[in-house]
Amino acid sequence: MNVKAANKKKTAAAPAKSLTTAEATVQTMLAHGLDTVYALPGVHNDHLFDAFQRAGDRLRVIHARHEQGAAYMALGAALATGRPQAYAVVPGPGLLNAGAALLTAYGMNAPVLGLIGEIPQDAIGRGLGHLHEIRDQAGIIKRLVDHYAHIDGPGDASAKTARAIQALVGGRPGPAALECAIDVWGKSGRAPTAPPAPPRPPKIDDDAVRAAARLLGKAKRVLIVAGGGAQDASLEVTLLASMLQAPVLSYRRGRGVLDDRDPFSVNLPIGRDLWGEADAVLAVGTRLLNPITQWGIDRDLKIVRVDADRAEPARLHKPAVALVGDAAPILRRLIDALARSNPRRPSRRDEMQQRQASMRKRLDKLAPQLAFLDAIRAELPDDGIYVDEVTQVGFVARLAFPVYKPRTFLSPGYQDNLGWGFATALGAQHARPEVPVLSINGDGGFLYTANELATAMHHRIPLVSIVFNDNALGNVRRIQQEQFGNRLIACDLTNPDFVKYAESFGAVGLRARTPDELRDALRTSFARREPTVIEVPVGPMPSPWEFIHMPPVRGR
Ligand SMILES: Cc1ncc(C[n+]2csc(CCOP(=O)(O)OP(=O)(O)O)c2C)c(N)n1
Ligand SMILES: [Mg+2]
Repeated sequence: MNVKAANKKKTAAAPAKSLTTAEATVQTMLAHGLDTVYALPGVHNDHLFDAFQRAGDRLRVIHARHEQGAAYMALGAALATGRPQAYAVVPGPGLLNAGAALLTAYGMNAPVLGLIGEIPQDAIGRGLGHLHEIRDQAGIIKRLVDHYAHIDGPGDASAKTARAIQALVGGRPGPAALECAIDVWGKSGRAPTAPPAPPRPPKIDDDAVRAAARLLGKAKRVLIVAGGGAQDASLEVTLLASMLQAPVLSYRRGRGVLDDRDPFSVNLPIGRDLWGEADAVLAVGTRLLNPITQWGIDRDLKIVRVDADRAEPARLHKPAVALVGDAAPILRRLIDALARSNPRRPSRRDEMQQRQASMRKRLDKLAPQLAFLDAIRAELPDDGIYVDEVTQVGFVARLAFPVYKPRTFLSPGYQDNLGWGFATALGAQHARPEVPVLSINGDGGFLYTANELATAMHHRIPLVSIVFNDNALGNVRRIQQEQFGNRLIACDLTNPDFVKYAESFGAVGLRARTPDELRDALRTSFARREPTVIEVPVGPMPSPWEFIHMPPVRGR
């Protein structure tokens, strides 16, 4: 047998055994290392859950109290680990309840697999009014994910599952969904099993790498912009920052790629100043939407883009060079190429330290939020995971909370969806039990998924959460005060006593009134490692928006 034939034999599907559709799906998930499902059962998926049950210790099923909780947990687990994670829900309302999390997974390029039930196979598309029927469920799902497949039986379950899992991580990562009808999960038959086949990385374009190295080598003032796609290229970005004496801008998804203890790690306002002065930008795994649309662009700024998605770099503004593929291997090639031509550069360390010092003075305006963030940073270990929310302290964290490592700052990206935080953090804590995870919330956002405190108790997930309680949708309220003549509407909230609320689940409830008290509460909570809610009563806080939405600095 020649080598080609031997290889073919090794990767060919194993001889078909008789399995149910659900068994073939579950076995394929396990073979690909997917060993956890965040889930909420129902009659459409009874045979799927039976296959989960019979997988025994090999599969962990974490049932949540609402489908959005299950899907956000899968998202949090995916973001915290960088690995594919799955959730399972019933069709119709189950699918839609999980919808905001799936939308967020898409926006964050997160490898989340949805297993979604469906009405009886023969009834699909006929509008008969079956339990949980929704018009064109497949069409709805397809608009939310990168990859969708409908499983038709044991014969195609494994191959479709394997393809969906490959789609989660291949090319630009993102969510995938598998749909299967109520009467198909339990059907038995010959089920050829597809072996795991890791996606093949795209070939790196060496000409483009050389062009990028030439451009960056000649540039005098390079700015690196790191997005979510740079999370696995921390070493490479750090080395490039030093070689190019280039500061690294990150805001939400790229935080932690360069350690914030390095003065070259810059926030949005410093990044905007540098954008105005730069002659070249190296953008890694970022859409670059806000810099280009808000800060402006002109011919004097040469852009090199690194992106896993071939279509992304030119979507908004054609870059000088586009490098397509995973950031880390591409940047390693770039480092090699640059090493041959990069000039010796004067150190910009003093300049960066000065910029950081004057930024700190400007941020004094946000002292109330910063004092709480200082307390959090002092107690959260360096590798602890901070999970962001759409709240006053959260907005400031994106600008000023020091982050030391990749994947330790989870912020919802461009969806910026209120209420994602608590359940996402719960998933992160479940997937990374060895490090403490902290969920910060406003009172508005917290009650979106605070019911999942029951999930934390049931599955003993020791998440620590803070609720900054101003009895308001504070952000909305302040905008109405400042921009709409104080005409307040739909922004005041009536809340439970959050300490008693936590205690009613059997969780720990604490109250901290000052940053010092918050520090003490966090210290005891991280030591105790039990599901904990810390309520922090607060008043209105100063607006962060002047540091986030800023006028152009180029192309005016
Ligand atoms: C899903 C979703 N719905 C609505 C909004 C709009 N929104 C942004 S901030 C905010 C208020 C948040 O209130 P809270 O969680 O209490 O935080 P606070 O601003 O009071 O600190 C709202 C309603 C959103 N971002 N996402
Ligand atoms: Mg509030």
